[in-house]
Amino acid sequence: MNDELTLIAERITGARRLTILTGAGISAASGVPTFRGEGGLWRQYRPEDLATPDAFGRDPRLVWEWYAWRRETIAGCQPNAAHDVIARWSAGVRPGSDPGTGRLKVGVITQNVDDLHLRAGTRNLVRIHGSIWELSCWDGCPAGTTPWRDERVPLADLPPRCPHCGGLARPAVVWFGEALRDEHLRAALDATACDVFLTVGTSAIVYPAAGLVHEARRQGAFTAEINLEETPASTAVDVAIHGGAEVILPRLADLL
Ligand code: BV8
Repeated sequence: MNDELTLIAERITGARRLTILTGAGISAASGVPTFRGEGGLWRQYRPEDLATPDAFGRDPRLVWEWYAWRRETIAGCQPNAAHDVIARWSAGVRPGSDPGTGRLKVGVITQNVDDLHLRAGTRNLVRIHGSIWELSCWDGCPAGTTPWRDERVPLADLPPRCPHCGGLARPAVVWFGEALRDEHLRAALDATACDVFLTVGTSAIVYPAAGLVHEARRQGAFTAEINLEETPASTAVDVAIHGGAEVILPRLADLL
């Protein structure tokens, strides 16, 4: 592992643009359940069965109970060492060099809706699947299409109502079968034009997020994966390191 870490460190040191894509695995050490890992399942439902517009249309209360459970869980969690390293890097100062020169442009794309990157102070963050702490109007009223922040735990009323039209409110997240917001997809695709593309804690199964590392590679970026276990991307990247992000990212940072 040390050789691989050293190789990634060398590539980051020589880079001008670093892009990092994160998934549920980066928040696992904070106590946030992953989707496909231990405790990922809620009751007997697969996330894909609940995180869809159809599921919400069928039973908004059930879907809100699931999101309320996740909000309560996440509310008790703190960013971990992996979030902190990425937040520091996103401050743009080239790790290891003097603050004046050699700024490293760092872009962070997350699939996570837990906002732990935000709480860690991460800059240049694109939350491509939205936030569990933001709501929007299910009935699509003009004012309610712009998400509003609601961090109440517990949510007094389930399902919560749209403050603009009194209709149903929904979590402002991207559900399966729903398109990403244009500006997020564009920002994510722009960020694939980089020198180093690092994926951290993602099973590389859900698209379009899982396609980004291949697009970065196609554009000539050095690609690396840090994940607890093998993924469909492991054989496609230049370097794949399998272990805990909360352990490996601080070690990588120490090498810079
Ligand atoms: C769309 C928000 C079309 C909601 C989420 C191409 C091929 C096949 C299928 C598709 C395709 N294109 C589209 C699809 C369909 C679908 C899809 O990808 N399905 C999958 C299941 C095959 N994609 C969509 O529906 C997307 N929309 O395509 O729209 C469209 C286009 C135009 C017009 C109309 C429609 C929308 C996808 C977004 C869905 N929303 N989240 C919510 O959170 O409630 S996805 C959700 O699941 C997460 O956000 C995340 O993206 C994904 C989970 O993946 P991970 O984050 O990677 O988590 P996972 O648990 O799987 O893995 C964790 C990993 O961490 C594991 O490998 C584990 O080993 C590792 N780990 C654990 N601990 C640690 C660790 N690693 C390091 N350190 C540790 N400590």
